Amino acid sequence: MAKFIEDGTRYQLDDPCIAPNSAAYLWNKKMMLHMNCRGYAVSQYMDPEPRKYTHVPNLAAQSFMQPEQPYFSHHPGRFFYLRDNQTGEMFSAPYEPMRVSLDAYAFEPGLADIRWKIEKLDIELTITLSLAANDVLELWQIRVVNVSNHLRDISLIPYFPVGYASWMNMGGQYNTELNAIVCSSVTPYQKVDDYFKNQHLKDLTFLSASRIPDYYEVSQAAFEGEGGLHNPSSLQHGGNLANGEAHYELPAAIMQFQYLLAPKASDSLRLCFGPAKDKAEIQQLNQRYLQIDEQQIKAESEDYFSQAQGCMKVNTPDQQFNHFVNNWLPRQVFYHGDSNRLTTDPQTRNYLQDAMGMVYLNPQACKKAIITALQQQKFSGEMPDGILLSEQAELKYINQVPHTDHPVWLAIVLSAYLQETNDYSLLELPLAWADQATQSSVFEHVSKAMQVLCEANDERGLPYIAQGDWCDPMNMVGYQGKGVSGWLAEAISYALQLWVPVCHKLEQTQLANQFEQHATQLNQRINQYFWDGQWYGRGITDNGVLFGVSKDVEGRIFLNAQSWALLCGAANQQQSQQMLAAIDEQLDTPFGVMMNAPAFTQMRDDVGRVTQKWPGSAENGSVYNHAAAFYAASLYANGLGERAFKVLRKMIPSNENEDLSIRGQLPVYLPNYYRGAYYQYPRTAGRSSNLFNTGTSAWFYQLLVEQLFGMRGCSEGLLVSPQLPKEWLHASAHRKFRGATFDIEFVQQALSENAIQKCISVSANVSQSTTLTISNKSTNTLLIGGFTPGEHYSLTVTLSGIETELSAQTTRAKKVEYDEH
Ligand code: CEZ
Repeated sequence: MAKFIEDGTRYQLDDPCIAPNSAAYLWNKKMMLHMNCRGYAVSQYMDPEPRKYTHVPNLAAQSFMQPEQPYFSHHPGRFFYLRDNQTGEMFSAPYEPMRVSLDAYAFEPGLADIRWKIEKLDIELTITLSLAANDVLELWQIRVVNVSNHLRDISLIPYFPVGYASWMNMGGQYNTELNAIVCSSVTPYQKVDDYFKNQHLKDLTFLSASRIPDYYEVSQAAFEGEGGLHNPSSLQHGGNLANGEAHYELPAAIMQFQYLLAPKASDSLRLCFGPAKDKAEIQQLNQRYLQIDEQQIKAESEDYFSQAQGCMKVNTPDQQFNHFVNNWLPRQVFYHGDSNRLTTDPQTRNYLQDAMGMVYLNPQACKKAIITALQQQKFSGEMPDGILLSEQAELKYINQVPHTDHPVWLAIVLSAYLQETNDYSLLELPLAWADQATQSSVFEHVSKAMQVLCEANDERGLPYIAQGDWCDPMNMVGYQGKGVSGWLAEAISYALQLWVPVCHKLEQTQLANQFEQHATQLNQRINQYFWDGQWYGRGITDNGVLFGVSKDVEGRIFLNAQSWALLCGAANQQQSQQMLAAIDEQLDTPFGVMMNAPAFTQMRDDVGRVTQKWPGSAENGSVYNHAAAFYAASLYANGLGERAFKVLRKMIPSNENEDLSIRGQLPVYLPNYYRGAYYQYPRTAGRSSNLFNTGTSAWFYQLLVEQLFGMRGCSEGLLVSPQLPKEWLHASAHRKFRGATFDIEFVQQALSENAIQKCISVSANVSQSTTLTISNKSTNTLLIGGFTPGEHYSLTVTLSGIETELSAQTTRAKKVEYDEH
């Protein structure tokens, strides 16, 4: 039974076959590694652009991290053959490529490392992988234990395939001085300039060890022979590796270590694996990582991951949820915000949303990202499609395709930053423009971006979509310059409504009124042009066709067009009920809400390549968790906490075998999607993309802090307005806020099945602090003020209920009382 262990800081999968594609990931600022439970690996590092140091066994296009990574026997990975030299029996760990059934198997991803515990032939292997904190290097530790009662003569053979590195030059050999197998290649090029440009590239991939191997092999073909990876000829009949080299042959780093282990005796081996520019660099890395105390290396890596601390620890009746949100969700938020998904030109919307997540972990990092993004804004107010993170960086792939939504995310990340920090001084900070040295305040920069959103409209006052909005591959709705986005109209209205109070705060009344008026007009236009009778359409094409509506056979309803209509307040109560009913009927699945349905099964060249994606994958009708998070945000914003929690909870897989085997996803990160097309392709519905790059993590964390537990900042202090699932009669949260810490006990009176509204009464014990002021901001929201950074406060919030019917009903009536102790 799969489960969290070590108080939720590690997960344990005890069967390699139940979720064969499940994985975990490690990273540092220079590299990331996606490690599959069976030994397959996808890894890349910045040099300074993303590059691979192990390659598939044939020519492959360099690309960004893809969903649903397909594995195959020769896929890159990290494998360990173990042979009993007395019996000739052999197995491989962690499971691939021999796939021999094991006596014991455990895949145990941790917060700062990944571990396997494998037992077979009375040999126990504990294999631990971590990354160097500040270098592009994998650090492997293998502990071998003879658990039998007799002397064992065994061979441990790490097999690290390197693959098809170059059609110009690739090979490898064992280097005695470095005690490493060094696979060399020349990155292919044809233009003379590239010869000089490529001088810095790390074209070596090496495997070095803490012990001299007894034998080694560098030629993949010589290792496999006719036996293949399932039973390599070089290891059959007690054979030993031939100490061969690879000469423009597929290289692999394969070492053979002989062990004579007395009963219960054990031994350990350390390996370093990674790219290098030259042998001097390998020498340095060996000295740094093979010759120093492993505890120190471990501490450095744990020190890096210790930054992945969120601003809140919770305790609820849902232990799986607790472990996930206390440990793994902030880790994923930190990965996005600190590594920027390891690209030198993150998409502007991703960069800003990932920064939003960081406001709850390290507000300074969020502030820095806002400043970096605004310095690349044009004086016209336009935001680029991508943010360049280094001098040499250039806009690549999707960042060369014009999208019109990027300014929206500025208002969303700024309001999150101001709410959490109350640092309004940021708005005064003067910054230059990408194309103008004159400096303007952050407030002017963002207001200009809002201006752009208000002006980039057609004759109906609706926003152009060009070749995409939030949905990247919706690239043919407006490529002829006339198509408009219904979602973007809602998103602009929402962004303006977030920016208006900031304008008032800076007494920019005229601007505030202009933006407020535009938001109101947009909400009217949204109802005029996009309301289809039961839900909102997604957009209007260059040819004036409203799509995402009831007359459509495919792509009849889009989730984002409903969520953001709720967020921007365009939908009245009756429309909200109709939309929610339509979502329940057409989009909801046991694995979460699909982003549109029915999925497109054929190209619509007035919508775009999204319709060409496999039905139910990615943006074509999957359970796209980022869109589901938007939906949860819209439900919380309308007081529908019960429904919202269900949406969030469905994203986290359970430990049940059935769920694990369908989703193939471990609860150690949120994937960007689970397969949808639930009614069209039920067999694959729920299958995870296993891709950990997703804007979902930032939104999920914000909703956890500010809506579910309802502890969000305002200029007067901390607001407390929780929307807990009613079955949680007790819950608690430890919240760090503006330097102070609050321990809040939530006690909830039992409510009947269909009660959705809660009334909060709070009991107080004032002895502890005199400064703290607690008042009612509104019937359902407390305002806690007068707290001091460095101080710790604890209080109990008691929630008592009012019975109301109809779960879908949006009501805003709530009442608050409090008790401080
Ligand atoms: O990329 C994401 C983007 O990073 O797609 C989201 C978008 O909001 C994010 O900013 C929705 O479109 O180009 C493609 O077809 C890809 O599907 C990308 O759109 C997608 C990548 O697969 C990462 O998920």
